Amino acid sequence: MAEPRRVLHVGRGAAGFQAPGEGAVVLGHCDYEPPLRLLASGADAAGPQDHWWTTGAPPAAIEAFDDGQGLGWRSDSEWTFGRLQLPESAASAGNDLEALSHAAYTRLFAALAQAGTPQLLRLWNYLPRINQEQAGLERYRRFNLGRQAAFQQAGRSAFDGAPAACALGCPGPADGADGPGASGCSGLTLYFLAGRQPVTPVENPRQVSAYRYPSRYGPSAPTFSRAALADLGSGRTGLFISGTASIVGHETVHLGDVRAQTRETVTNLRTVCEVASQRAGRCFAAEQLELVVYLRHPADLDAVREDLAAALGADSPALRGAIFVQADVCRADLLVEIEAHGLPR
Ligand code: 3EB
Repeated sequence: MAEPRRVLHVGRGAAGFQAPGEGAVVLGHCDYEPPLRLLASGADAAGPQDHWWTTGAPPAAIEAFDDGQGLGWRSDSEWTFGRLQLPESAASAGNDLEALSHAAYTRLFAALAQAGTPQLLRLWNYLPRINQEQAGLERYRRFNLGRQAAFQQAGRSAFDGAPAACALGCPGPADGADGPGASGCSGLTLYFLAGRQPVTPVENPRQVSAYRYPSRYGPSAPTFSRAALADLGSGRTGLFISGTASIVGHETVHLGDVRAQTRETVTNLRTVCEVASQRAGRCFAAEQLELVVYLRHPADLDAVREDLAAALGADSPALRGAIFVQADVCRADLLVEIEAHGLPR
């Protein structure tokens, strides 16, 4: 008989979080700050390190790896959480973000094989100056070239079945925030959550799949699914919703109107929840999601929070647990992007 699967939990809080039962071991957490800047958090969110991925596996079962060159992960052999940080410097192939993202993803895939957890659930991508041009192409589009090529060369689908993800921009050294001290964003930063079993991808019928975006958004499409459903063990299902924005079809809507963009984003989140609920046979409600809200302009915080509260309820778990961070969104005309987790508690 197969060994029982280890269970993945999320613990919440900045430190000393509410552990899910005794002996929970932390696999890791995503640092939203740095590389980004925390603007605000709801009453139930403790701060930027609000989601700690934990396991019930005994501490002795945890493998920890750090190659001393930016790649580190912890795994219980069922689940792996890690990060990869690649500085952008002369060493990184002529400062070309395409080569850098290709190298990053190639290293990531090798690390997942080494950990025995090849299936990606969720990726977080942070890169400096995401909307700036580099040799005639926006850096986000260069990043997409390298990412898609790495998926294909590794024999992974860059289309249907791609993991859930987000891609956000942070200020780079060239913006005057010199070095990691000021912004922590001196290069490409990836966080990753992976497991042994493939996830169930979820798309949004209101939106063209991102991996099918037409070439006017760049020579290679972005590599992510709108959401991923994952069996977290013990009959628990988690929903990982990618960065979600004010896009209908493949087009940005409500140019320059952050409030309308926020409302459209909530409609997209609700739609993804509906599709995921049908697929999973359990209910994911937008009001119950754990939100990370990325704002291009810190001055928009109050307006966005107001519209989110109107849509989801000021006292909803979603609002009480939300964190708000400053980040550049990967399309220059997007003012807000929201990622979300629907997790069993
Ligand atoms: C969008 O819907 C907004 O490149 O990994 C959202 C989530 C977006 C993930 C990515 C980009 C990514 O196209 C941008």
